[in-house]
Amino acid sequence: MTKLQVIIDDARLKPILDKVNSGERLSFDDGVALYRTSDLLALGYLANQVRERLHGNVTFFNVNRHINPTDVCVASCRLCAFGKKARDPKAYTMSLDQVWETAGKGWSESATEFHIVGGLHPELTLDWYCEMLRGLKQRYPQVHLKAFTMVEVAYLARRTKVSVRETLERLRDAGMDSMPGGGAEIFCERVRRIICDHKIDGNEWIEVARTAHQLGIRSNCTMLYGHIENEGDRVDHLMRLRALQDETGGFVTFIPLAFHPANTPLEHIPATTGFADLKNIAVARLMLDNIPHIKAYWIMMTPRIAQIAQRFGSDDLDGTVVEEKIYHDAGATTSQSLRRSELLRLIREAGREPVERDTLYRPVERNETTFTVLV
Ligand code: V47
Repeated sequence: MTKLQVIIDDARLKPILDKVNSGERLSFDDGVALYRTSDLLALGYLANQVRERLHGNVTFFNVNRHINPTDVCVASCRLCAFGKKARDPKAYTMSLDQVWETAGKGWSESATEFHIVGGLHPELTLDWYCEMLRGLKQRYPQVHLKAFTMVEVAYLARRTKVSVRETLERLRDAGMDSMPGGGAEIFCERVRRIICDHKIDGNEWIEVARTAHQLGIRSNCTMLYGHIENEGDRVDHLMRLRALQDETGGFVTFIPLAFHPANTPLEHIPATTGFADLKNIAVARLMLDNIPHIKAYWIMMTPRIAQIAQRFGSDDLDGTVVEEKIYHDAGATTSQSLRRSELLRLIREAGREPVERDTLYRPVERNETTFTVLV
């Protein structure tokens, strides 16, 4: 077979091309050089090489429902438009019955996953959350419960006056199957102090993830970009995730999250561009050589960019996502859900083969009324 020659305009990428071809791990300086290049096509080519080595022509997607039991939050993070104070007349907290009923709307569409996150509520107890999980499992036994960020778990542990390990064990025993990747933001303390100074710090986020993985609870991980961080902060964040993954192997997928400034105290910051969104997907694929999947979250980056991302390092389009709130409160103009058929068209038009997956990337087979996870 003839090998096509790659045209690389930015000469600084040549040594990185050699490393990618030989499977050598990229350094901090390589990561910064990747972020600084404007040669997006060369960057995309490199990331696509790695993506196809890992996943061939497949693009994964899933059918899930987001459930946000409350938007009441004791923290006042400047990055967030979702959290509200308990006294705010617009704040809401669902009863257990409302959570179970909301979930049912997704189940009727055969969701394989409930993605459950919420604010740091000052009164909801660990027992309340455990009952919520048990009630969901009882009603929807086939549905995977991907619930609670590292930040929520750390807060619940502190309020309950028990260790993070015990909190995780109790949530796991009540039905929590895995954890989403939110709340990581950017680990750099200088930036964290400005955008989310009420949250646990980066080391604590890593420590909760480490404990979860040690208990056999898999999780995702994220990075929030496009606010006041610089290239070095982003590479540092990716390398800290990579180091934990070397140790535990517990991360399933990485999701770069573009900052949406609308309705936040950081509203003066311009929204990210398509160029930046694709670059973050590609750099993540190249730096995170030990995390199997890179998700292009279409809610955040629009279906158009998420589709193109399938040729820039991503192998996942996330899901049909019924009823997203966090990004829509922050001004996202994307739809709140995509039909299965629309996702399939996006994937096929990108020349990829769609595979429906469960949360842990096992293929799912469907008929008219139900689904089976193939193990
Ligand atoms: O933790 C909050 C971020 C996260 C804003 O694990 C904001 O499968 C941008 O973590 N602009 C929630 N971002 C979303 C999240 C997620 C999404 C999809 C899949 C998975 C997964 C996880 O969104 C928060 C925070 O990092 N966020 N406010 C904002 N204004």
